[in-house]
Amino acid sequence: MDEAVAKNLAVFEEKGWILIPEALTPEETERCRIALNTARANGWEEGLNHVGNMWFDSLLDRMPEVFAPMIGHPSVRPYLEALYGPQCQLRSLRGHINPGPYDQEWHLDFYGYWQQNDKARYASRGTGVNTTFYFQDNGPGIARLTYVKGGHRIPPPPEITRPGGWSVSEQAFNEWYDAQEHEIVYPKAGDCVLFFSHIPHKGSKDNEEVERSNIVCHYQNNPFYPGIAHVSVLQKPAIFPLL
Ligand SMILES: O=C(O)CCC(=O)C(=O)O
Repeated sequence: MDEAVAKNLAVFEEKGWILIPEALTPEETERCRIALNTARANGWEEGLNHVGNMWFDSLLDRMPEVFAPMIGHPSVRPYLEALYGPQCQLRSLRGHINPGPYDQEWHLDFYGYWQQNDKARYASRGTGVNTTFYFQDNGPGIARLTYVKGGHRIPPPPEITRPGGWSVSEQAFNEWYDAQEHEIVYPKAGDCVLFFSHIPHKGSKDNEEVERSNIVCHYQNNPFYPGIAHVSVLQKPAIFPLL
């Protein structure tokens, strides 16, 4: 393995996330930004939720020429190879636009991580990672992404968690995670963050006027099963990015 990749992976495992600067070229970034805005203009969003997040689950079907290159993109491929090898599956590709005020709830993408059945004798543990590509600059006073420090190693306590892993309520999760130690990251346009899908995180805008959008590719290794608690819709069939 490349020395820089090995070094970054050690940081990833320690912190639960890493920033990959300039993962996309300016041309790729602009192409995705414009395509996401076109998707919005066409009304292709699934919805706009109460924290200000608009999401798109059909981009891969509708605009494969723009968004398929995000899957196993050369900037993230060495990490996916090192983490999952040929077991790497794309779980989903989801676009986000934050059109106005945005302050996301604390959440895990893979809520079921801590509730897997370790008692089954030959069951292996599923793990997911996100690669989130940003199309505008985040920064102090603009927008940010916040993680719970070391949150990939801290199981959510039972008083805020239902049996399958989902939160008992958004308020309970917010109160508990607001009280933990945080790490803020400011990805710039074209940057990517790679993080464990079970680390608690939230995106926020400090300036509600700015344009903000991203694409998330969720990857998983193959012990996942259809009923597992995860925020995203399973791509059918799940795509193997030919690692
Ligand atoms: O808005 C953000 O920066 C957070 C996006 C997010 O929740 C994710 O990538 O899973």
